[in-house]
Amino acid sequence: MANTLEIKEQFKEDFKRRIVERYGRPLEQAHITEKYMTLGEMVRDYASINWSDSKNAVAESKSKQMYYFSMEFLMGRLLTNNLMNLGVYDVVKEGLAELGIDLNELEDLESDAGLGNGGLGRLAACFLDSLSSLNLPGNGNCIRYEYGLFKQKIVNNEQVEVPDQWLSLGNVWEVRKPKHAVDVKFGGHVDMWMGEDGKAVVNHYPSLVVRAVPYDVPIVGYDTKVTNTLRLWSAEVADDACDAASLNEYVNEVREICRNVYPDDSTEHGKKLRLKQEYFFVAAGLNNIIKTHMETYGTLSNFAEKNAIQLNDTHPVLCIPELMRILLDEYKMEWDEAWNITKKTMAYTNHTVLSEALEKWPIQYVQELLPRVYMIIEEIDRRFKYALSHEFGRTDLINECAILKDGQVHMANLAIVGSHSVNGVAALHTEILKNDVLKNFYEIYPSKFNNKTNGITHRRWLLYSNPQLTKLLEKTIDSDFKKHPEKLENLMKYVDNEDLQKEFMEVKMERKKILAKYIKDTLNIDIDVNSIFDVQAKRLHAYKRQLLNIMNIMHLYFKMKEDPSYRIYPRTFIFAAKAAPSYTFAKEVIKLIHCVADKVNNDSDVSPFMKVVFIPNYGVSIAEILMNAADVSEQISTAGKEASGTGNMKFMMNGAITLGTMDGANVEIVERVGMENAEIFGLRADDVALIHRENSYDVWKKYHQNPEIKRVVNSLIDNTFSSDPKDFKLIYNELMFKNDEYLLLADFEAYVHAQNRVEERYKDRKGWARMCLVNIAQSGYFSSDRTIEEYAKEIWNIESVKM
Ligand code: B1H
Repeated sequence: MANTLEIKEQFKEDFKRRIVERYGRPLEQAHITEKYMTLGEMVRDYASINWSDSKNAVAESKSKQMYYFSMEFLMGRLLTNNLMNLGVYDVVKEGLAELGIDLNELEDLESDAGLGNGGLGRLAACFLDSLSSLNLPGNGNCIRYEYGLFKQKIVNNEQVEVPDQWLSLGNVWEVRKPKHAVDVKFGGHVDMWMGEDGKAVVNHYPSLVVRAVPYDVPIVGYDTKVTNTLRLWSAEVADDACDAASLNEYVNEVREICRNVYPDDSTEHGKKLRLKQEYFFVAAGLNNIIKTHMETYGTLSNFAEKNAIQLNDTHPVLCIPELMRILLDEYKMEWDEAWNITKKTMAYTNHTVLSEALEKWPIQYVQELLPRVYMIIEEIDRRFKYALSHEFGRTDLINECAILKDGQVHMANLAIVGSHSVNGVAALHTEILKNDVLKNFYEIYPSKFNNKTNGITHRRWLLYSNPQLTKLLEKTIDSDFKKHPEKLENLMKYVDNEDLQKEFMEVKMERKKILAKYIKDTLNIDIDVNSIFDVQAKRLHAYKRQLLNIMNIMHLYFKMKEDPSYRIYPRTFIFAAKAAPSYTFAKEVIKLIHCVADKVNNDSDVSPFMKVVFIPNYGVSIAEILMNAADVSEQISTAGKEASGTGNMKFMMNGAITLGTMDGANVEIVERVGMENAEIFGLRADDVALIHRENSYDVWKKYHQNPEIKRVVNSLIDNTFSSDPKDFKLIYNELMFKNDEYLLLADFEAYVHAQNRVEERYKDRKGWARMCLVNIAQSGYFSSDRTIEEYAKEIWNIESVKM
């Protein structure tokens, strides 16, 4: 093994040589983007040796593999992550420095791979990191979107969406694999007849054929050689797929499939496009897996013993009928055998109980776009209904549980029927699935249901994004926790140590200064680093209740204006959130936050005590500087609505206190740290359910009972925060004329009270630091390594790769 110095010298030589070879000029004349690309390519090539060895090791040992099918992978940037996981970060940083290059500047050039919306996509990315780091054979399957989730700009206090051209510099991490390309067929019609062997012969005459070309991204594990693959499918023109006259139209139709994350589904065209995307990456991914399997084993009868497929929500659920189609039509398998293999292979994760997010497709769309797949769904539905009455004796459930009803394909129902495992993403969420949302299915298939509480990779979210805290932890409890995050619990022994408490607060201060500088540089707002940093960062949605947060801020503003002797402990309220482009209510809340910020920040009476900051374009890279600078983590969803949350875990791991409701994984956070080390308020999930069941809530009663609530609500429409009378009327109407669906006013007093307690507790600096340390110590459970170990053992039945 060469020593570090030799490695460094070697690296410097290679780097200089590569620049000349690739760009035809010496390092001194190279552009910074060329330096970035060169470094990226070197890292990728270095990882490629392990990558190839990993593929060989898996092939030779014939071990079972898992494929995570997800429409979203929010990977963020990979340079730092890969350098760190490979254990060469320091050597490369020094080497570059000696060449006069600042590694941080190169790191900042990388675009986030923003192939997703929010938590669900980031979870998929964390899972890939954990799979490789735990030496498990698990790969991702997704779409290579030409544009990531839109970039958010704020113009005149409103969200404006700008295309995210993440591929404009090229993507150093991907490797195009044209030899694994697959043709995917859409539309047209199907002919079926009985062949001589008595088996059906199926011919599909498609109206559209698209070539799916994979781009592979290596997933580098931490301190291991195991390197898995994220396969991203790109849509291209297939050979002889159209005549010259319709070429333009055809090319457009093809390119559109991979253009955007979650194309606007407010139009019929948008909806059909989304369905096309779903089938596109499912069909391509499955085809590849089957081909590899056949090359190795020459039979599909052992398919389920060698392959596990995890369906990340219902978006990839067409996997179920598509695998059936391949087994039946292409490999002439009998229905029952094919069905057993399919069920044993597939497992489904549910991520939401919100009915509007449970996918349903008009039967007509599916029939037109996927005629053969639709026939198979019909047969699955027919047999399922038969089983309900004949096997389960539950004719009463036929209508409730049908896959096909009201002219629609109910994707969650298809997912449950066609897989062997159904899991929720936090304990409370799984209970709600079992006892409420999916109660009927739980009665017929109790053993399919299980819980897998989400996690986050502690490597990205602690070790790499918070080196200051990592250093302090290493000094205090040794570095075992880096490989075994549950060892963070060793910190419990030291939480009363006053020196440690002080050092922790210094680390927090450093992180707060880094964030404050970012805010100053990008928004030109000065914030007080001695104030409490109170952060709510997540997608904007009514149930997440950013509105409740800003209403408390409005309330505090009024109170301080009215009573000069009332002053709060200085606080910086920080928001970061993207709203779906067609979600007008959410966009209006963003505008309200900005208008309140304008008023508060420019009022010299109150601004020394409070500032409101909205950080635009929230994504993985911003989260990396935002989460670890927070003192308070706002997790205030209406209880029962947030399936898990994962931001809550990132804040906790970096020593912030959860100010939250008993919802999602908050419940498990509190279970670990104790009520006294969090600030919990508001209605519980069963209170909320009861209120809805008994229809016992009256928003106007709340409004009239409490003058402070009244004042805040009135200010939405009396031009206090905007001179345009149209502004915030929508918010007012949603709140007051839809009986406050998410129970903001029902929780308002409790929230205000909880905010007061936070302030009181923050004044006791030692007590506060102790609380933060307890949170860090208890956060190991929320490493996605623990989650992935559970999936591997209890659902996938996969074992680590020996290399
Ligand atoms: C979550 C989604 C989601 N749940 C539909 N559901 C989408 C639904 O593009 N679509 O159509 C996209 C995403 N995302 C989130 O998953 C939950 O709200 C969080 O509570 C949870 O932590 C996260 C990961 O499990």
